Amino acid sequence: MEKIGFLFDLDGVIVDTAKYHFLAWKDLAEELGISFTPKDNERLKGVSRMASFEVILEIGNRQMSQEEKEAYCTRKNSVYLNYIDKLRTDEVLPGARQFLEAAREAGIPIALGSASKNSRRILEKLELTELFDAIIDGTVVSAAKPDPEVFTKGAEALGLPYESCIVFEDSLQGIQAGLNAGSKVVALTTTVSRDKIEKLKANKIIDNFAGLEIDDIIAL
Ligand code: B16
Ligand code: MG
Repeated sequence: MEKIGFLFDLDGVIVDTAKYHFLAWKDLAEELGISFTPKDNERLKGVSRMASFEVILEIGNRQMSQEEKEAYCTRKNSVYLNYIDKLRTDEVLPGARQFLEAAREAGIPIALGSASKNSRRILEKLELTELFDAIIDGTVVSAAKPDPEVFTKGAEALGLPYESCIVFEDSLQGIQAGLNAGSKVVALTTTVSRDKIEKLKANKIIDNFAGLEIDDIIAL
């Protein structure tokens, strides 16, 4: 059998960190007198920290220097990390830990492909680090999804051709990034509605990992 690898997004696939990003951004937005709603937060999923802040500034019709933006992003991150440091292992999304463990047992190499610069800290808190052979995150990737960089780098780290990898993603940009890499994509409906996901060409759509068998995925 041809060797395959798995490439996992983090937020919305393994854990819901979006709610903590929201709380931290909301704090900052309030301080700046900008109204920031849960609906606005949807625009930040899968988007880098700086690009997220630029969306918030656009909502508030505000401009500031690069230096000021960086200072605000640093402050937002320290508020966000207070939440991350309280993450519990039972916050792993349904079935994800079991699916990762089953993949490991089946000898399938696994890489993370996330925009977050805090990925390693989050995996540590969730006690999942040992299940990953490679971590490709916001500290090593420069192009934002839907650019395929995060997943092509993941496949390269696993020593596999892009088309031999299967990407697990929840955001529309992330699903498109996986397809742009030439990989197969399993889309999760955790954060975006099924009808929007169906407009893309994902190979499989699932609600979560509960009950998902490795063989269902190998067969793709
Ligand atoms: P950080 P993913 C993304 O994670 C989040 O979806 C996005 O909302 C966040 O802005 C981004 O990580 C950067 O996060 O501030 O921790 O570097 O979906 O790519 O795993
Ligand atoms: Mg995501």
